[in-house]
Amino acid sequence: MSASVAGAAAASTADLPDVPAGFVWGTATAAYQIEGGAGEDGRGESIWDVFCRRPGAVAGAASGAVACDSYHRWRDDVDLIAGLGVDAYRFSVAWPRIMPTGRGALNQAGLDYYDRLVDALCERGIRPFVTLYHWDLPQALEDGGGWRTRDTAERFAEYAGLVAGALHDRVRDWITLNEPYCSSIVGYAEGRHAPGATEGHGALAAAHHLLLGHGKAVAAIRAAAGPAARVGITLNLSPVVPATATDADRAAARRLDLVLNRQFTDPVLAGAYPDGLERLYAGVSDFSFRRVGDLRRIGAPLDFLGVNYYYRLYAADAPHTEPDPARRSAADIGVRQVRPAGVGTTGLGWPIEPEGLHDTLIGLAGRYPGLPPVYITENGCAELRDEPGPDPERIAFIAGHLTAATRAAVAGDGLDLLGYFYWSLIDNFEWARGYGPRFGLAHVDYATGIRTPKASYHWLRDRLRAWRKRTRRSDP
Ligand code: IFM
Repeated sequence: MSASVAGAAAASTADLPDVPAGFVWGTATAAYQIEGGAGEDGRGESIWDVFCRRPGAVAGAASGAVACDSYHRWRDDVDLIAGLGVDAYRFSVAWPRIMPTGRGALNQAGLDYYDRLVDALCERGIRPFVTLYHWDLPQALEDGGGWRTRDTAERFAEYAGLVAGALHDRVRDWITLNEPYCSSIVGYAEGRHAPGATEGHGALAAAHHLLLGHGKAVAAIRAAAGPAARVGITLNLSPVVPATATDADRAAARRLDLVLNRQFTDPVLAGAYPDGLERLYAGVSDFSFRRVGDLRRIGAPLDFLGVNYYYRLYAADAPHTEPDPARRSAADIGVRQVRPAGVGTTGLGWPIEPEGLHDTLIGLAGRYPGLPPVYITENGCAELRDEPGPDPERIAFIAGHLTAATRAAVAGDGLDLLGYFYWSLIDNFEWARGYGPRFGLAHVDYATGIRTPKASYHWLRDRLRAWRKRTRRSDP
């Protein structure tokens, strides 16, 4: 028996860790990845609709136009969630479905979709966690400059307030942004995601305006939804390890940490940009988009922090691709990412290192006094098999990461871990990688839309049942 199969077999009989009775178990999806229904009921175009039409941008020239057809099959999704026995479902609202051009009046037909979904979740006792921005910016706003412009932050807050006003009678938990690193650096600097730009100043402006939009949205949600609302943001965080012990690789790791992690955690959790960011981008940007008062808004108190963790990063020093800083993209920071030797990987080649989740959580609690309570809002494992079949590697992945997270919760002074959401409920559109990678607890046949629970789904369902029995018994 190989080590990974033996590990998976052991994991499949393991109990879920002993977290307190109020711990929130959940699973997550995002609008563009599952909904489809792209041209229906007045939905406008998003930057992803447009990006997917660009030749070579997305594997297999795929798009989310139909995806898992959750726009029509949402009842199947709710049945799956209820059958799994989790407490919560994290999904995102598509901004262009609610406001086709990103501004102005609400598109009632679009809102009705989420209204029905929320009703169905509540009827089944499932707590909705609503993400307001999971990368699908209305194209009309991108045509006006997108996240490079301050106006988009204003528009986002307006939209967030409207959605909160419409759903707050049933939705308590709100996530402003999902992974602003990806929507700024991957989308505006690397060009691998929509809108597919490769800019320096523009990408850094996008990062700032996303954060500003977050800060303004927090205020708008609180104003619309009242004191019961719990508001947070989701960041993708990874510990960055130097590839070797050389000074050059250590400095490379610090640069990547600055851009990936601290560019976002410092403003949100400490109300300041990290030292070194301006130096790193000298000649790339003058940061003239920052205004007095922005950081106060961005650092407004939160009710929780969402952490998405997938893998650790290994950084080696490398020459800049573009020698002239004025023409350099914000992703060109003199770092080459390397694969760690001897570490198992998921189907996507991502290193499986649960310890990295532990270190991320411990690191947050150590760096940011008064850290808000944390939810792991995403953590998941992709396979590349098309057919539904046994997925022992996913079971081992979940068990390993839960163990690491709960170890951090026990050890981490100042860490209040409230819950864990597996990414993803169902296989879905994995952005530029198209439909090849499958992260789901349930398989989706994209030709028919049929969902088939995988072994990991049954495993998690059974373990949750056992955990509930155990925690009920130990209640005072
Ligand atoms: O599918 C994505 C999700 O949209 C954002 N976080 C990472 C996932 C896996 O790549």
